[in-house]
Amino acid sequence: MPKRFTDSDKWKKKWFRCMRNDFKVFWIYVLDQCDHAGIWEVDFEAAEFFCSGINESEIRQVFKKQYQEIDNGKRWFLKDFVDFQYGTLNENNRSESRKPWLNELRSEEIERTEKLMPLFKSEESPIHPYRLAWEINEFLNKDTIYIGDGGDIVTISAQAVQPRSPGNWMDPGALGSLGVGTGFAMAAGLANPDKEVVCLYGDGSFGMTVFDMETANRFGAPYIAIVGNNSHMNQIRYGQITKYGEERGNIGNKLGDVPFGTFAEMLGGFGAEIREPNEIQPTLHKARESVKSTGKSAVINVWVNPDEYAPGTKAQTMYK
Ligand SMILES: Cc1ncc(C[n+]2csc(CCOP(=O)(O)OP(=O)(O)O)c2C)c(N)n1
Ligand SMILES: [Mg+2]
Repeated sequence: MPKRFTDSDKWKKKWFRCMRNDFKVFWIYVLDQCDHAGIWEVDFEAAEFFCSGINESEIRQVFKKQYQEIDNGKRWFLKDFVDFQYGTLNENNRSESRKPWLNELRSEEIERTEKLMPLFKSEESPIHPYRLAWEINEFLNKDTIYIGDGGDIVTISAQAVQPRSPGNWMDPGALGSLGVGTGFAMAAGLANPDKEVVCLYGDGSFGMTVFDMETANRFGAPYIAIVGNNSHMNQIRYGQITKYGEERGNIGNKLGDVPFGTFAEMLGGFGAEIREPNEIQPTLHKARESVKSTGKSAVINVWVNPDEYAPGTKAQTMYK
């Protein structure tokens, strides 16, 4: 359990002081459970277990000014918690001046996430890449290190995936060099044996380094690989289409329809081919269990729509 600060200022606030004791216990529970960014993954079953006697609708009513709902109430953003962390831990720090900016960014992020929700929840078949990105976000827990290695699919995932703790995000950085995923996964797993490692690859990227999944397994650093498979190098394909026309998009960018799930099975792990959106989440959980019980990496090959692109890809000036 990570050690970190809680909002001890709550005792100075009248709304808190004047509360019934069971409400106070609930609020202390939520402050202890939320992550560093003040996000509580709403779980009333657990809350009722630890703070007996509370009632969800009453709680939502009583605390409605204290939180901002995200994802139709599945998460709460506790602004006061963030204000406290960044504002008053140390009077001499300079974080006070950053507080309004951080809050502005967070509110903006929440707003953008809400706007994208129809795509994140898309039931389309073939699977919309935004749906895959959102399902991955839903799957992460506080001990999951998320790695992105790919083109378009990883750009999309950056709009959805929010690691639950600091240090739990890895990507190639500004140059976007493909092929980092397997090495990053191995390093992350070896350095953090108690954490879970999830790597999202594009199918082009996966092919570059995946044979070292065998190395990862052999050195006791198994991980969950998810392939956003669009049978193309889509980020490059988009540019070629806009610059040279539809008929030239596939040149150098068309890849085969490879059932990468079998790759994990070949190495003794769990593999799956996913074609329907509602299969993603249960399969991710199966992969989690399998990596734990077998010590072998899992590969979930998710067939996503090759005709959907990330807005970041579409906005690149070099393609115009
Ligand atoms: C080492 C390296 N080679 C080439 C590129 C250029 N590049 C950027 S995205 C991309 C396509 C990646 O395809 P895939 O992994 O399937 O992702 P998709 O865009 O299809 O989601 C390429 C070749 C790069 N970033 N790094
Ligand atoms: Mg691809």
